[in-house]
Amino acid sequence: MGKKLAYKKFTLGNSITKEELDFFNQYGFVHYKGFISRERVTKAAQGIDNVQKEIIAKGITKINGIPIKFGVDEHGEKIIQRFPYTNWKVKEVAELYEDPRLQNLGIFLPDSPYPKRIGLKEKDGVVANHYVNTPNSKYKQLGWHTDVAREFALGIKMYPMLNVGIYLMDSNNENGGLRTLPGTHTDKSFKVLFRKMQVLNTKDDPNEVEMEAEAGDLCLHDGRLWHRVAKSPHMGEKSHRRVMYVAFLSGPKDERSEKSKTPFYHKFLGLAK
Ligand SMILES: O=C(O)CCC(=O)C(=O)O
Ligand SMILES: [Fe+2]
Repeated sequence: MGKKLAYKKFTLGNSITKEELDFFNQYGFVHYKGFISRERVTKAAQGIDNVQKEIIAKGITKINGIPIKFGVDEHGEKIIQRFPYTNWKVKEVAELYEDPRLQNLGIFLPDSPYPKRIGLKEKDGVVANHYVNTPNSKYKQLGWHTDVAREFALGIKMYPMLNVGIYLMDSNNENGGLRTLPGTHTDKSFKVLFRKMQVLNTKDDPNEVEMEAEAGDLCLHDGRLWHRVAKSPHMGEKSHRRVMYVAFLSGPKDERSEKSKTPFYHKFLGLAK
């Protein structure tokens, strides 16, 4: 069971404050309340559900070379549990990322010779996840990992990055939820890669902290921060959790297209059940 660190939650304004920067530097994450309204959350979630039906009907299995992870929800319906590039496919999702407040988040990354940018056309684009505990779910949890390790698996230098999450549902201990090891973003590279077995280790850690969020909240973390998505103690509806992620990048640009090949790190992600 994770620790309940009563950490401070912020509101994302038109600029990033020194307090937010200091918090990020110390812990490796920042949590903003109510980034978008519940109405916009519902619209985005409905948009995703509609496009999901089309993708399933057409038998599409990859978007820009990134595999789609299918599974079955608590109603016995086939769903997309890891849906890459939703921003390319769902208008209501794409619109959320036009918010100018998001551009300011680049300040959490060090200066870079490359433009700091939201990876809307890179990596996996905006990924929409459904975690649910059902017999035929393919995504009940995600083991410990650092997001930058995916670059390493590709044999590429690890450039600083952020992972920016927008919650489509309330999330807490009841439906699993994000657990982080605060401060591990300052680890040396060896520990960034090998502090734990990437993805396959799903065990509790006495120092892990539970992130409790509501639909519409935005939580970002440093790509070097160790984190996992815990399995819900419940089955079915109570275990269901929906969240969207996109990377904020600072390395060389590498935009993907329909012709792009599947990157190696998907072999790793494929191991998450
Ligand atoms: O669902 C989350 O909150 C985190 C997901 C995650 O860590 C990932 O997809 O890399
Ligand atoms: Fe992650």
